[in-house]
Amino acid sequence: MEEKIFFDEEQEISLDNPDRYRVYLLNDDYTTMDFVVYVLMTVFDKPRVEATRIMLYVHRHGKGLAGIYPKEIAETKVAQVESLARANGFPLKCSIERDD
Ligand code: TYC
Repeated sequence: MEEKIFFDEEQEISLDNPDRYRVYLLNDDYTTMDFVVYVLMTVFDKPRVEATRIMLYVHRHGKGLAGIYPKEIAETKVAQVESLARANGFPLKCSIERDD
């Protein structure tokens, strides 16, 4: 017998459209440009050309968007960036904002 699963409207919305969070990289005077490009390529899966463009945007404007993710993934990305940065002696920081 075919099994059917029913969702109420609210669940349907939360499955189709979960809250998403914007992860920004913040500029500082000490983290090297190469390291920021490396972080954007490895943690945020950006190709080198785009990673370089984002890094330069952050360098010039103070902060820049690295990616938009569901909350738990966004928080994990921030933790990965900051622990990689500390392990390499850099003060690189991120911020998270709800995308609404
Ligand atoms: N401002 C840094 C420098 O001149 C480079 C940098 C770019 C640092 C982006 C952090 O998120 C950052 N070496």
